[in-house]
Amino acid sequence: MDLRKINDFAIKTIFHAGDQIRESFSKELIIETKASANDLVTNIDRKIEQYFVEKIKELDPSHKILGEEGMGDKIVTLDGPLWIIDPIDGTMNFIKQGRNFMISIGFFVDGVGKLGYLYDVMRDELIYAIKGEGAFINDQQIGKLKPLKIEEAVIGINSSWVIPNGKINHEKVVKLIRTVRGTRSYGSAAMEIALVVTGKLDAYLSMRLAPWDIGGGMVIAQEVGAVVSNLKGQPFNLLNHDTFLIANPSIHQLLLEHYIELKDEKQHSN
Ligand code: 2AM
Ligand code: CA
Ligand code: CA
Ligand code: CA
Repeated sequence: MDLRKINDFAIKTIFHAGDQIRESFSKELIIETKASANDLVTNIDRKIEQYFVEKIKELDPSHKILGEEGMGDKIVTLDGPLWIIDPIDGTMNFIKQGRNFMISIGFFVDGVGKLGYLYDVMRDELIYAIKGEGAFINDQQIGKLKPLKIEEAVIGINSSWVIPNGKINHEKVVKLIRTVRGTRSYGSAAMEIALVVTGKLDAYLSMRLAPWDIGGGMVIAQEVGAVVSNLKGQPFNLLNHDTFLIANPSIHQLLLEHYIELKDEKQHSN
């Protein structure tokens, strides 16, 4: 398999998808809800996923596709070549702000991440990685993450961490927030991962993410030394929803040991 060739194809297709999203601002946006009143999807999410599916099937019909909006294949195993696609990560930001959303794409072979893409459409900033060859931001190599102390860390967490719930030891969350230098919340998992792999955030934690939220970021993470796991320190389950942690390697283990305690023993499945 010629990864360079597939990488060229992916970048070209992502840029063209970005053009279509930017052009969509002059057209009507149709907003619908999915599982709940705040779970939004638009005609553009669907159109862009459909575009990726068509292009990938043209490239190689044997490649499988797992996409958020369900236009790809029904995926029950990670065997073979698999694209994991979120056409717009941060749909609420896309609708409300017209910015702060990403295209997130990962290419895996037999469950091993080979290519990863996080494209900030409105900033026209592409972060990508080729396994074993490093990670790049707009074609400039991204260096390995530098170690830091937890007291110097700026971490991404959203409002669900502020409200005590049965899932997590809340006192430890409070201790974490008091210990770190700052917290941020962006409304796009892919954007928070992009910030961690470029050293602009030092960790990002989530109680529930889907494979398409993190598929692209995972491949980039391994090239810069960012550590990815679920909140129990196990590998993220790419076939299901799972809890999620990405962190600078100097604080990943510390976060798990001293600041994050999941109460529920069950895996949160969908
Ligand atoms: P989305 O915009 O592609 O739906 C902030 O809400 C982040 O969480 C976004 O990355 C969003 O992705 C994702 N997200 C929203 N609802 C989710 C859900 N039910 N499960 C997992 N991720 C979700
Ligand atoms: Ca969604
Ligand atoms: Ca998403
Ligand atoms: Ca999405």
